[in-house]
Amino acid sequence: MSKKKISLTSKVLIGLLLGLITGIIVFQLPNGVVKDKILIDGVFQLVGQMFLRAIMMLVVPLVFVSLVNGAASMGDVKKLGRVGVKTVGFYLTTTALAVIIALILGFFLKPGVGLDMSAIETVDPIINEKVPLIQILYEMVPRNPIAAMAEGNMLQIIVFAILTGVGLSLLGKKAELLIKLFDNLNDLIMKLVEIVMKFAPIGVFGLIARTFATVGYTGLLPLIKYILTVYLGLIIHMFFIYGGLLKGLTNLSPMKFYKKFFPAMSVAFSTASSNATVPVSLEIAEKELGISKNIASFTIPLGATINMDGTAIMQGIAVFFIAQVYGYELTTGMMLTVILTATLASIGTAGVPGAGTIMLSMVLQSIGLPLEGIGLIMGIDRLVDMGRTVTNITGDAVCTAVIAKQEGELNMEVANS
Ligand code: DAS
Repeated sequence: MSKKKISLTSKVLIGLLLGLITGIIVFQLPNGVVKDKILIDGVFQLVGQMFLRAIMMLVVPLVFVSLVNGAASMGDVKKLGRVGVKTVGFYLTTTALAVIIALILGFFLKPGVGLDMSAIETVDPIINEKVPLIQILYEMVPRNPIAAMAEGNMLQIIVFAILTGVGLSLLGKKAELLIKLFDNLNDLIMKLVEIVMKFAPIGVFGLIARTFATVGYTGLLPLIKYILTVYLGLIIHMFFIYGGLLKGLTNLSPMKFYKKFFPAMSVAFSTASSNATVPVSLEIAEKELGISKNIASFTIPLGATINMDGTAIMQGIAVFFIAQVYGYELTTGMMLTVILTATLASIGTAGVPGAGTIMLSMVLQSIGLPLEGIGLIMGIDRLVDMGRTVTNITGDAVCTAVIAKQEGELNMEVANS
């Protein structure tokens, strides 16, 4: 009988669950060499960080090459413009929807009411100076593309890659060899992603085990209402908004979509980084979801950088949490301002751990709420970040499927297989 190949989804799920259980067990162990040095800073750190770094190693080359490839083979610049406008419009709309869901939950569930602040270890918040929208826009254009790649500045890499791709497509036959080279480079890097993903189960295990072996469970209890409200918002958004869009605009089964996309969601959950998840999202989009390389290579890296619905949900709920803790009344005008600033803040939020809470300072500043409120939630932010990053990258994939369907570049046979 042929050995049934256990899918990557199942292997990663096993890694995730084993990591969770192991982390909680190790947390109970008495502090000492075995717990701290051998397990947490030894085994878990080694396997977790090696996997994370191996994936991160591929992000910049993959995003650059796949975007050049996608833009060059998009055919005409008009189509690139059409797909670009649709993609950005879709991303901003779902992010604004996410904030609205968050504000409704924050208003009715009141996560900040009755909080015992003395039970919380506050952490000094990292305050992000309010960056003018104009500066966010012009800083998208890299002064030095090599420096942008070295720094991992995703927005600048995206702009340079798209420009390069458009240049190649306008050169046409003259650039045939170069376009073929980028196509081959794209295949090469996707092969490297496939190799690295074979280690995903053990890597996810190490990352999750270390997180749950070190998180301060005592700090969780007073904030459990806040954490559960955010996760409720994430679940509502994932199943109702994304589920509705998938069913309504692509006719794909949301459950089948999520099952195929689970390895990417696990990498997002264990790394809390959208950027780290890009290679996995791209591989699944092209191989399992039947989405053409041209569309996915454009919308997924772009989404990892400017589309953060999960982050917007956290920010909407955190605004109500902090207002309730400090006794502020949120007016309708303030809520409309939150919807605007949280949506725009998502464009400037980097796809790395904790970025969304740093950007929260901009949202709070826009309506005059006390920034020290961020210090109340920083201690448990990693647990919330893991969940919101899953929503962030899932939104990118859902948008990609919708755009691919509309552009006639979604292979329904593969997607529904
Ligand atoms: N962790 C960020 C990401 O990678 C999101 C956040 O910090 O809000 O998407």
